[in-house]
Amino acid sequence: MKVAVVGATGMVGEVMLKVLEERNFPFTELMLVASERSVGKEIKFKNKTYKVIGLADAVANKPDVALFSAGGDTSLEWAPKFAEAGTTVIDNSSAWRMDTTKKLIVPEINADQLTKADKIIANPNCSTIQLVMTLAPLHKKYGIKRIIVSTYQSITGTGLKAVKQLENELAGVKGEMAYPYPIHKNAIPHCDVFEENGYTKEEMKLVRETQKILDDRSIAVTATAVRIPTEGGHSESVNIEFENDFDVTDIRKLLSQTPGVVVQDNTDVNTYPMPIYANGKDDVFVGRIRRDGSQPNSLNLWIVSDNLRKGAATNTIQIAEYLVAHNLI
Ligand code: A2P
Ligand code: 11C
Repeated sequence: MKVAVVGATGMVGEVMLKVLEERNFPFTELMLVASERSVGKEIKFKNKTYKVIGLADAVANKPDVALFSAGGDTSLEWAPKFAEAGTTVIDNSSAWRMDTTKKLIVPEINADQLTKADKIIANPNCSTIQLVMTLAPLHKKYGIKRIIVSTYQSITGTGLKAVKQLENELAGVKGEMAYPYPIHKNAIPHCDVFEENGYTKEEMKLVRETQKILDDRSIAVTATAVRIPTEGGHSESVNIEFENDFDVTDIRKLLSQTPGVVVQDNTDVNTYPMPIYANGKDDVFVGRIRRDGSQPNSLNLWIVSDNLRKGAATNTIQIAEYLVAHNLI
């Protein structure tokens, strides 16, 4: 198995390498790929030093699988070239997610759709993954009519430039800005670019990707995505209206039996999910589970997950593991 990590020098790329090592992902050859700026740079992995290579060299090397996290433009241009060379691409950008010919996969929910013919597979957006991991079992049992989601997103979702911006602000140093405003002591209701409808692209990803992954366009979703000066994970306040009534105890039980979901919900001892606890973990943490008494069949939840792990690197590698386990590459 020849594996390429495209975007190996970035925030998600770095976590991908960590996750590949932790999970002992099988490979005979590893290619670390980044932009021309980084070609020749050395990266240590499992006590071996690798030199970063460029995209054209990586395609020529015909990897079996390429894990992409190098931005949408790189994916749009290069994923088809890898696919043509016979490589299966698992892409972490937004480039292919809503393409009707591409599958959008969260392994716990819909990996059974994958076939050998899928040469470009899309990994969902981080804030969508943690949302659908929680919604999928609830939708199956109670039928979801409508979701209102408000996010509190980590600066690591924007990449290294944003982490640097906060560091500079904390040190009182002027530097390059990832956001249009200071992020320290601030909350910016603006993740990704604005679309014509007044929502941001991040908000619309929560709408469109959720419907695609749960395979149900009738689920109404409305979102507000906010950037806050935190690291370690994205947090989400979620209000769900179901078709059918429920018992909160059953919801708690159902979620605690869901693989990949951990319930942290004991207000007596102040137990609830927070980014400082989710940081570095692969699970999706759910708490503050309570009935919304303002209308029938409605529930409030608080969901936190490490956006670089389950929200990006881990989900991508779980897809690769599924392909290997089912002989699809
Ligand atoms: P590089 O470090 O050479 O710029 P982040 O979002 O954390 O900033 O990371 C983005 C990742 O995508 C980096 O590894 C970056 O490489 C890579 N990348 C960005 N643009 C390109 C490109 N045009 N070709 C290949 N890799 C790219
Ligand atoms: C954020 N969700 O936190 C973004 C990061 O569509 O893959 C990933 C963007 C994407 O801003």
